[in-house]
Amino acid sequence: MRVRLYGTPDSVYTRIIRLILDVKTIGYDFVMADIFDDRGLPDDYGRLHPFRRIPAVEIDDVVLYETDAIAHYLEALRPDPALMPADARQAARMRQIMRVVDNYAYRPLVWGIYVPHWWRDGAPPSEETLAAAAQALAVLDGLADEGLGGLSPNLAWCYLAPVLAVADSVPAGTALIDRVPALKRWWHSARDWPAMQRTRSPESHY
Ligand SMILES: N[C@@H](CCC(=O)N[C@@H](CS)C(=O)NCC(=O)O)C(=O)O
Repeated sequence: MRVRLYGTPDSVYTRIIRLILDVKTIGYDFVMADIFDDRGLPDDYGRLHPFRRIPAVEIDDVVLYETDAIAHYLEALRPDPALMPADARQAARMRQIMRVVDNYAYRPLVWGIYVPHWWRDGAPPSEETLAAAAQALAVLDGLADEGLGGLSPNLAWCYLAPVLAVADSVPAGTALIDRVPALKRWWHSARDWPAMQRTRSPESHY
């Protein structure tokens, strides 16, 4: 299988796919695609991703975007090691965690807390952002025991770890993680996971 991954090393969504590729030991070419700098984008990026976000992939002759579609395609192409459980209930909980990350956690934690701190002169998050982030983390805390599937890496891990890494690089994010004990316990072991070490961006803050 020939895989070309378009993204930036410090992008949360790109890291989700890098973690999956790493755990499944799938080799790939990484193509820098800086969506914040038009000069950093390949000329034909619109062909790869009409909404001009990252990541996008080419896997043999298949062009794909949307992290969820890429993750499940990789799972189907390379089922070993399995990153989704056969058990329907546990798989549903994992999917729930992944969708909570997408829909409720990513924006307040990344754009509301991380980006202003590191990229906008340390601007403090608004009360509204903190409340949204706290709610998302509390929900994930409630799902952690059933949905994170113990000690083996899985797709829910690959979604959650990059977002928590970003949040934990900012004092306001660390303070929120301190308030969610089950999630914090999981995160403090997941952050040392070899795939997390290998996908760390040398230039980023996490
Ligand atoms: N729904 C997309 C979200 C991807 C996404 O938002 N990626 C971020 C980088 S981590 C991005 O491209 N942001 C640019 C923007 O929001 O304009 C997916 O699942 O792949």
